[in-house]
Amino acid sequence: ILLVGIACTEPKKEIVVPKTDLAQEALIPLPLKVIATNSAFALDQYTAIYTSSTEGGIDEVGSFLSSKIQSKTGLRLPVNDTEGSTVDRVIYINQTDELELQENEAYQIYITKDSIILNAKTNEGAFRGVQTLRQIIPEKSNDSLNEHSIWPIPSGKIMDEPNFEFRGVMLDVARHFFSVEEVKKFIDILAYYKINVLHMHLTDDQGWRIEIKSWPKLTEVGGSTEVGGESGGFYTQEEYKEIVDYAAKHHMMILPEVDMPGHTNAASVSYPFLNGNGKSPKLYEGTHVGFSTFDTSKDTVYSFIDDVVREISSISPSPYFHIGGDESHVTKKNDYKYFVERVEKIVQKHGKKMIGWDEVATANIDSTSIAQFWNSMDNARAAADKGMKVILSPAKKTYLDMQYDPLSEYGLHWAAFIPVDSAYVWKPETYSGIPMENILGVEAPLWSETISNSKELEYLAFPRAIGYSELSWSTETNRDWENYKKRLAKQAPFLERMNINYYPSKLIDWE
Ligand code: TNX
Repeated sequence: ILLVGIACTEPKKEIVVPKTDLAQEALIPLPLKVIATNSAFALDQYTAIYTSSTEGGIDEVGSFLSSKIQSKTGLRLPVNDTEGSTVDRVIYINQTDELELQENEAYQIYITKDSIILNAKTNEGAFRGVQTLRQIIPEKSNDSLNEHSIWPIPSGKIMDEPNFEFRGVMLDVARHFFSVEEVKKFIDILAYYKINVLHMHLTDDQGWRIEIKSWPKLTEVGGSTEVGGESGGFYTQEEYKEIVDYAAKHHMMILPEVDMPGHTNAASVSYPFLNGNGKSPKLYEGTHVGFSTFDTSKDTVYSFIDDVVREISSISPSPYFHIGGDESHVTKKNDYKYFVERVEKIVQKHGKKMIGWDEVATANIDSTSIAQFWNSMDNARAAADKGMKVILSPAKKTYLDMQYDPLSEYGLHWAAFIPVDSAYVWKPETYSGIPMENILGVEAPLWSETISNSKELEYLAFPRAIGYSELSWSTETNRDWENYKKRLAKQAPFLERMNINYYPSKLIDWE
């Protein structure tokens, strides 16, 4: 029967592929290991995608790949199509418990002339591997070797896993509000570079940006304006869930932050009983910091916080809740500590681990809480001494709102000017002196005092955020500025196709 089957099938036409070098591909972040075998897989209209299961989410990773291949090449690859009559080559996405690499997000890709096999332990791992695949599909097809167009994918083997599990970017939607569509566009690009956390700074002196059903004035009043006096805005809980779901499809966590006890003017204008700075609060459209505080002595303030943490936690799958805690300059030291300790309990009661800016380490908090190092090395060390994990966001190196140089548009420079090389050339592993086992990862915050739309956001975020993805994913031995610079130059066609207004730094020979 087999013989008959073979006899009846027309002999397949040999596909001609060019010579390639997988090790020379402009991958960012650079994978752990890349081995080239110098042939190619011909991605074409006769290619199909299969996944090891048609449920459980791995199938969605397959569909995601198919849709991205379509937008890049125009090809429509079927996913788990059982007809398969015109299929010559397959991309197989395989969930397997037997992977040599250990990390949750680990994956391996084997590319030969006939197949691409992507092995991963988890859907996250498969999704990260899909980003690698997207990066090695050429922007242009080869139309001269065969009768039809092929997109030759260099053959070889990739073994990869992240150096840090937390690879974040923060967006301040409080100083200026960003719409759901703007946030989604940002997620699209970050996911391509394997960023897995988008921290949203949801509240500050100038605005409260998330609906709290039990305290409606927070958004009615506190969400009504922004820096510069524009009309502000806020996310309804439905809209916030839409962002969370969109991020989840990109295997990215949305980390919510409600900044307190300082940075709370917008909340106090909405409900003046919250206020603890002795003045009568008014809507604020300027850019000063450190003038506001909650009244840390009132039980009603903690009941309010309980409601806020409960409502947000109920629509937030993130295991973390960020309480801010920075620059509370008008809160007395002891009041500040008391406040942080009490709010930590509220966060834990709602099933979350607390994250706070590095000042929270001055309070007597749990080793399960996490400090985000932005300014004080002493606070970061104190956190590590308590056994806490630390997220590295040193302002001098990772603040996306710092100007590139004195001539670049947008941004501030109180911490430093951060050109593209300075943003990349430092070592998260040793920068803070904190032991590796205490470092959860790296996050680059984008404060929005000077930016108010996608165009301006992209100018500050890109290309620097791409470098932070490599600093948090790739190992120290695999990172090198001269080599990175060449790979970064090759991101231009992708960024342009995605309509990203990146800063065309002169340090890079953009292609
Ligand atoms: C410091 S970083 C702040 C923010 C500002 C930022 C501007 C931090 C925890 N607080 O409130 O937006 O500087 O660069």
